[in-house]
Order: sequence, then structure tokens, then C-alpha cells
Amino acid sequence: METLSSDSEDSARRGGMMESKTTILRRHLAGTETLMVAGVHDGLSAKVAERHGFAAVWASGLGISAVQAVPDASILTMGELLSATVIINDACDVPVIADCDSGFGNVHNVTRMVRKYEGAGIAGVCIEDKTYPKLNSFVDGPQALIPTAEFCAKIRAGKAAQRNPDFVIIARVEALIAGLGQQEAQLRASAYAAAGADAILIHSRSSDPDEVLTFARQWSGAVPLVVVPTKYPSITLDEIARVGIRVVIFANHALRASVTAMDDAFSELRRQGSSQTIEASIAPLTQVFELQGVSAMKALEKRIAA
Ligand code: SPV
Ligand code: MG
Repeated sequence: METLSSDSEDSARRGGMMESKTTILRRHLAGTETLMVAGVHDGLSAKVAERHGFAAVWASGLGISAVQAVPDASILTMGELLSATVIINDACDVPVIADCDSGFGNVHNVTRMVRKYEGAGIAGVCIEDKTYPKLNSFVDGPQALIPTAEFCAKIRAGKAAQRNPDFVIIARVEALIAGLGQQEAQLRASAYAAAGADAILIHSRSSDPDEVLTFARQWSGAVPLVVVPTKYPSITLDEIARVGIRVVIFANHALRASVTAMDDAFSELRRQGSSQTIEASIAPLTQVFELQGVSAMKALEKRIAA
């Protein structure tokens, strides 16, 4: 699938020979096909997602926190999340949408955040209308939102800070998560679109897909809709497309799959005291080497040898 390494692709982009990841993401958003985005938490998961044909990846705050074994509760700093996101961006050739939680503070934090993320080559960011520090939407506890006007100011600050007009800012509405109902969710989404958001992520923790489907049916269509079907996995791509939702993010499936895979392997190793019984079910090292770019490294060695 890959014809250029990230480094050579970066320099090709810098030389103006290729479309930037930001422009690619912007084009995807303007298209008509529902975009499937894979949630990833490190370079390796980004690479695997890309190989399965995902057109973009989501640098998940939950995932990046989880791999450092800390809660998704604004424990990591913006710098830590950005470093992890840059690793993800370097590892794959598809656009990265960065989960930027509630924007790391007020309008001034959002301004700096957009400059830093855009400057690092990240295609787009998503900010949510929760208070700072935030708490993962699926953790029981207060899911307090900031006032609509305050979040609109953050969106305007972000849009004013971006340099490339194609850079994407997604506004995430947490009204349904906070139990404030469909009307409040629609009011907030409309206000965020009017403030300049390029897309609206409508989040839900209902196990019934109807909550987001109802929202989507009532949506004005001012900007595209994004969903994260973690708690309502029965929803189909067809249903999503039929109500006009443009982007679906499978935010944490790689993370959860890897926890199960590690659990299974470690439990079998402890039980057997040998890896014999799991060898056939775990990736061979050749596959790991390929993901690490060992063959590209060898090819380069050959090319530059005198
Ligand atoms: C994430 O992946 O960090 C998200 C999605 O923000 S969720 O965990 O569903 O809130
Ligand atoms: Mg998150």
C-alpha cells in the first residue's frame, strides 16, 4: 500500500508536490461518502489502521491516556498529547484528527493548541464543550458543560488561530452525554456551526442508536456530522449514511482489542510456562519488522551503498 516513507512523503509535501493531509481531510469532509476513521493510540496502531484502508485516524485521548495507564481526565498535558499525536502522524500517511479534549483551558489555550497542532502537521482537531479538567464521557461522574457562548468563543479563537484555511476544527457536543436532551444538543450544535466549526461531533452514551439518529434527522445540515458509536455498536454503516452522518469514528476498538490480546497471551504464558501454544495466534516478528519499516531501512541501505 505504501510507496513512500513518512519522511520522504513529508519532504514531498513540503516541496509542494503533494496535497497536505489537512487538504485531504477537508476534501473527505466535503465528499459524499461516509468516512470510516480508526481510533489509534500510538504509531503501531496507526500503521495497522492505515493498512486496513481507513482513510483517517483519530488520535484518541482515551487511548493515549490508557497506554500510559492514566485516566482520561486531563491528566496528560497538552504537550504530552501532542507528542503522542505527532508519533501517530509520523507513522502513517493518512490525515490525523486529534482529540484535544476541552481545548486544555480557555480561549488562549485553544489559540496556542491550534498553532501547535497545525504547525506539527496534524490535519484537524476536535474540541468538546465540557469543563476543564474533563472526564471521559463514559465514566460515571459529573459531565459538566461550559456555557454555549463560552464554547463558541473557543471555536472562534481556534478558527482565528489556524493558518491554512483547510485545517479542520470539529466541535463536539456533549449535551446528550450530560443528559440535557435533544433540543439543547441542537441549539449548541447550531451555535457551534455558526461560530465556525467545520463539523459537529454528536456524542451519545445511549445503547440505543436512536439518540444520534434522531439528532441527525433533525440536524439542519449546516456542517457535516461525526459520530462515535462506542455504546451503540448495533448501528450499521447504512443507517449512519442514510441520515446523512458523514464521519464515523471507531474510537477505542484497537485499544480494547489489544488489551484482550495481551491478556490472552500473558495468561497462557503463565499457565503453560511456554509460548508454544500461542505462537500460531500472535503476530510473527516478520510482521512486526514490516510495520517498523525494516525492509524500507534495508532498501535505503542498498540504495545509498557506494
Ligand atoms: C476518545 O477516544 O478519547 C474519545 C471518544 O474522546 S470517547 O472515549 O468515546 O469519549
Ligand atoms: Mg477523548
